[in-house]
Amino acid sequence: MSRVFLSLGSNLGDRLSNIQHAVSSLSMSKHINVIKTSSFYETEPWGNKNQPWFLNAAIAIDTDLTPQKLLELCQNIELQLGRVKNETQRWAQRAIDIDILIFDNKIINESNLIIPHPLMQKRAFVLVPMLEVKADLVHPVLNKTITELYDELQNPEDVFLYGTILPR
Ligand code: PH2
Ligand code: MG
Ligand code: MG
Repeated sequence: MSRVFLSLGSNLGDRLSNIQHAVSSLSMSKHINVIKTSSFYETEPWGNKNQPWFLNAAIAIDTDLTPQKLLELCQNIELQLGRVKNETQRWAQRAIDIDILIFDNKIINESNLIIPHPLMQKRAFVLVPMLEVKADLVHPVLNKTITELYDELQNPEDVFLYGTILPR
């Protein structure tokens, strides 16, 4: 069994329900146990600023899936949630993004999957929810805790508590 941390984000459609449905889809898999969920956060777009603000959250899960199988499951859930809402807008932003942040202490560099997530330490929208989920988690490459990574953020984007509890 592996302990895995996921980041969830949505900036299209009913953002709250998109993330809630993603977590509930994950929890319906017999291969996944949702251990802990963060609050929701309203976050300034990181990178390309010319898009709507996101809702973001982070969760801890236990899983017996391999990293590749977990990625496949996450991508299937993204498709299920995205397709319904984007039928007419071909190149619309995704309604839901599920990213694998950390997978035990594994270090993975495959063409379709890099773990730990290579940008997580630069993103307040990832680190702030992760502070709630497991602040003392040590990043297996950088050897720093989430708290330390958060303290080292340069010019963090705006992140506001959205105030809704994400159920398990
Ligand atoms: N996801 C991105 C790029 N920028 N910004 C915020 N605030 N939240 C996100 O989830 C996000 C982003 C690419 O996946
Ligand atoms: Mg992403
Ligand atoms: Mg993604």
